[in-house]
Amino acid sequence: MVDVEFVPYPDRYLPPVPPERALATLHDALRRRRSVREFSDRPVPRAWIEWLVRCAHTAPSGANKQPWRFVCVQDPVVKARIRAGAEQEEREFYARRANDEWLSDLAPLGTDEHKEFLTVAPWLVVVFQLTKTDEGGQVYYLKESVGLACGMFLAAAQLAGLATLTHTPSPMAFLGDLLGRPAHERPFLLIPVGHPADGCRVPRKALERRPLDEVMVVV
Ligand code: IYR
Repeated sequence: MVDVEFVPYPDRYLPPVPPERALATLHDALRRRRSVREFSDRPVPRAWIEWLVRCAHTAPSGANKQPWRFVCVQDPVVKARIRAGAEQEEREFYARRANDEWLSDLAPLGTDEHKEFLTVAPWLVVVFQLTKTDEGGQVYYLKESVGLACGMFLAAAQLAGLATLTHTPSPMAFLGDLLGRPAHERPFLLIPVGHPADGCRVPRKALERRPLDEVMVVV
């Protein structure tokens, strides 16, 4: 047996109210999250973004390799370059790459190749997945790990009253080049973060959730 040091589980969290109440409160916050595409340019302090990354960074990961990097962009010049790169890919996507089924699935969301939010939102958080650790070691369950961290990031932003969008310009390789990231970092998700614009609208279709008994099976 490998000699592993075990310690008593420190700081175990217990909700300050009964679990059902804690969960109902959490659910009420989470269910009101929307993918926002109309952002305000109102600033968000860097300290808040640091908290979001700290929250995301609590995620479990394969062999605790923490195979993620959160590149947080506030520089307007860099945001403008990201927007130009994303809009170029999206023009290609909407004109040629997407098939008819994909385009008809997207129609109720009202999206197109214009991505104004990429220059309006005060922060663009570009999440990279690390295909190797910085030391060159292996990583495991990469998509699962980074996906979990992103979920926690979105939940944290929601609890802070901030708006987010999970944006995936595709292909995303331009983000690595533009941000000067090393070859072992692959773009995973682009998350604009900020406050919703005054009068921000969301598509009605985005409000719908299938009933619980369609998504949950108890055996
Ligand atoms: N990346 C494109 C298209 C797009 C794809 C999916 I799947 C969406 O849920 C939303 C949009 C865009 O951002 O417009």
